[in-house]
Amino acid sequence: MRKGTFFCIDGHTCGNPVRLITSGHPLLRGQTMSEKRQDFLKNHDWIRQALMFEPRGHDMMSGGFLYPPTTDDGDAGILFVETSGCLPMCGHGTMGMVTFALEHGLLHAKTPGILNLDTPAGRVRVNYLMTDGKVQWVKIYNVPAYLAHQSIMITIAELGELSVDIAYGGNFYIIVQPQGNFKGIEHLTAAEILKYSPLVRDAINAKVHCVHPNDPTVQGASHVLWTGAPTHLNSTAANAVFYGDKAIDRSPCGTGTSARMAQLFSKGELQHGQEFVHESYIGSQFIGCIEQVSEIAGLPAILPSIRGWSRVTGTSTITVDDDDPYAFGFQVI
Ligand code: PYC
Repeated sequence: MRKGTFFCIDGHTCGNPVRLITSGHPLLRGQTMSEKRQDFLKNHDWIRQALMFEPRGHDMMSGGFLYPPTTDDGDAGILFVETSGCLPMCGHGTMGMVTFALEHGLLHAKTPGILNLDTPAGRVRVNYLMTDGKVQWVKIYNVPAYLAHQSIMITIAELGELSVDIAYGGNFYIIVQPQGNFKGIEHLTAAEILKYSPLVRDAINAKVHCVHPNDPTVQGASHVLWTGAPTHLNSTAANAVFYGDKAIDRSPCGTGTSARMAQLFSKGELQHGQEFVHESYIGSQFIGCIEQVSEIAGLPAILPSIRGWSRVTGTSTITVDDDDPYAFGFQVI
């Protein structure tokens, strides 16, 4: 039977949608959130498709479920869902889900102001400030981020030759910096970013196989991070992150910001302890920082933090009934 009723708290983090699904959680097999993610993808993916795709969702839709922790000192587990699948980690989604759950009394921190979250990518610690029942900001201490590949050459129709780096920040990001055939995001329209990004992603995945050294289920370059000049005087940098098939992140992207800081750190362009104010395509900002220097499989890595904010926009009760020909959604690509 593939039908159900799902209560949702909807909102956004710095402009990008977050849907916290508060009922209808499938029972997931596995000891860790990474194993539970695999079980969800194999046996329950219809729930993601129904709640993320049109007509119940849209191209940018993103969110997840909170589960009991899978570790002794954890406060909660998170399963991320979005149009492209189940991400190992999502920064804007974590900020949103934590905010909505705390404000609705669905999550209780063992130590007020601090949460230890079990995500498929690993342990993520969160600090937050709550006043008068509202979460003012959420700061994520993300999983280790590192530069995986440098200066890979690809050729894209219309744009021509591009040199790109690939960095991990909870997902693998293809980072495109200004160069001969790309002048910066301020010179591309949103429609052009949507047109070129899948070409960049396909070209890279045909050439390079990205696999996380500690978890082989985390693999493939999924996101394209285009960089450019910021519009605010206090921003360090700007980016537009492409995900799924038709989405540009409206937030500065938490895992993307982590990947970008790791890339800049490896190139000596960002230092341990230095603040990195990252701007999104709509001008919203996250404050990033390299909290510690670390190592993954012999590669230099960083422990990044990212701070942002989220707001609730409403609640919804979504029904899915397999007598609806569009119960499991569709995309217009
Ligand atoms: O904030 O990590 C993030 C994210 C990933 C995809 C969209 N946003």
